[in-house]
Amino acid sequence: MRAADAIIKALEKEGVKHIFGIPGGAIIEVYDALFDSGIKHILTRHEQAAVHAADGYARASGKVGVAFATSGPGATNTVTGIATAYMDSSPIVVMTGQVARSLIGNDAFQEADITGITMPVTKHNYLVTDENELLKTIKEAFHIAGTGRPGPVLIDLPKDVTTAEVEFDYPEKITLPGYRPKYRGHPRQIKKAAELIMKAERPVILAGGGVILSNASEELTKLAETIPAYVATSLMGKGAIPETHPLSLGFIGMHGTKYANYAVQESDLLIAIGIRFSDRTTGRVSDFAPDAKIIHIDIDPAEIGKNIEIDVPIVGDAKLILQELITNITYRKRKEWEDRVEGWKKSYPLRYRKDDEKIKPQYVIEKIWELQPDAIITTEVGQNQMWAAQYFKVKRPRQFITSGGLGTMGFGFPAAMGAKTAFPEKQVVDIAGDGSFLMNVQELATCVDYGINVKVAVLNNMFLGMVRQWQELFYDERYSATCLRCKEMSIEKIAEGFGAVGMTVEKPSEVEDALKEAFEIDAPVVIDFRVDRLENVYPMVPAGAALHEVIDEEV
Ligand SMILES: Cc1ncc(C[n+]2csc(CCOP(=O)(O)OP(=O)(O)O)c2C)c(N)n1
Repeated sequence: MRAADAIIKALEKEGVKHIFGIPGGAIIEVYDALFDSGIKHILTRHEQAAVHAADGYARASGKVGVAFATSGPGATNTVTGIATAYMDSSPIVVMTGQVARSLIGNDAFQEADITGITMPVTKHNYLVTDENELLKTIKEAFHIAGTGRPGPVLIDLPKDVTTAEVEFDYPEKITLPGYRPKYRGHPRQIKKAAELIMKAERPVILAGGGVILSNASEELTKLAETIPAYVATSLMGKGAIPETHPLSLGFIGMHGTKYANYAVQESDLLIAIGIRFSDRTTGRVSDFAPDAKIIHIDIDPAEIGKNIEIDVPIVGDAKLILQELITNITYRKRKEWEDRVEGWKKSYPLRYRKDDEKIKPQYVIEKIWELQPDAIITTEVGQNQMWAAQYFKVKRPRQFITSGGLGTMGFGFPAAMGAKTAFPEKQVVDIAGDGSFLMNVQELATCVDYGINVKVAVLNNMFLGMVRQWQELFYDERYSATCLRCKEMSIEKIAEGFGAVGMTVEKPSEVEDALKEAFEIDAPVVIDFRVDRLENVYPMVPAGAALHEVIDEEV
């Protein structure tokens, strides 16, 4: 059969139900084959958005997301999406068209070396030069993307490979001698960890996105309750334990809660699970948790000892390791520590200055949480992201979807599209800044076309707010290139121009009703919340400071 048909059949075998993408000459054969298939293709308006949508789909569902693009500019447009997925360990397969084999290296029309370009930001990538390798390659790609530490895999398909004739014998199994993720933790290391836990007086669990990826949330909560230990998460770990749980401290780091940061700094044992100790999480590394012994559980051995010195490394799958660990420990109350942490929680709650005149962005998020606590939340990047992380108390894994590692503005809206495609019955809300929303605003057309009824809450401060905040605090209020000067821009009209519903909200008293109305409308809705322009995100650990060196605001 035609290789293009075999590709689509292989994707059906992998259980793919949705593909996001944009066609072009180099991948036209594959699109031709797609025409007759049961897989639903969603035609986005930008390839970057197609990849973010596949990524959002993967993060919400736990399945591998799939995106298609043509060669050259189509392929290069996917790079930001791929890098975003790579930094956050999200499983996606991206298929790109390539010029015919005989033209590769000739600067042919729409040629780009996409495997070369994406080498540093893919878990693995392939240029298929032999049609007989095609099906094996697809099988491998899905396997690599979805197992071990997940990540993006790219397959580049020369046009004459897609037109070649192949036999469809899709491999059931594959063997990859160089790729054998280790799932079971070493029993001796687990025992060592259990001993440290039993001895610790001030234990804290630090959970990252790896807990969510390994479906280990239940085990994590059980471990916390059994020790007992308070749980702080990274931004990516939000939802690993319900944030309403009495042992939850919320997230740590630059804009994390004060009590989470203090607890980590004063702990004598940190049980770090599925976390990579990024600089936004640790603050100044030399002063990170200075008195703590550190246990690090991670499926990727390359993460262990990369940023932080570790006392007990355990390589393997978080779920399996936690199951083992729990059986090796018993409950022991640590009253003094508990009183201390509870004291911090009381003294330093998240708070902001309330206002009757100006809309506070934090207030908008509190209202979204009150009205739709089960909604899937995606975020853009900047202040909006940090306020969403602070004020939306996430109840379950895969509920909070954000670009943690790369910090990609323009991610949230297409990611919301992907999440809503995976779960059409759920409310999906993108919490956005005005700057970020404009970076993929064209996807309103896709949402309208396919009835993907996401809601977008734009916290419109007419600034690139997070950068403005840094300029205010550290650069003498020299607002270089951060004022968006968009007073005349109507987000409401932009939404309407695309056929979606637009709203503008200027008073705090109107916030709740607008949200209620938006949640009832069966269409994509964008609400332009004209928020207090100069509001800042607090608490804040300045770049290069230690986690306890927090700037806060008098309220
Ligand atoms: C693609 C991209 N370009 C630039 C940045 C740098 N950056 C980080 S936050 C930010 C401002 C975001 O502004 P906006 O989306 O309006 O959100 P706000 O901070 O005002 O909530 C910028 C420019 C980025 N993260 N991503």
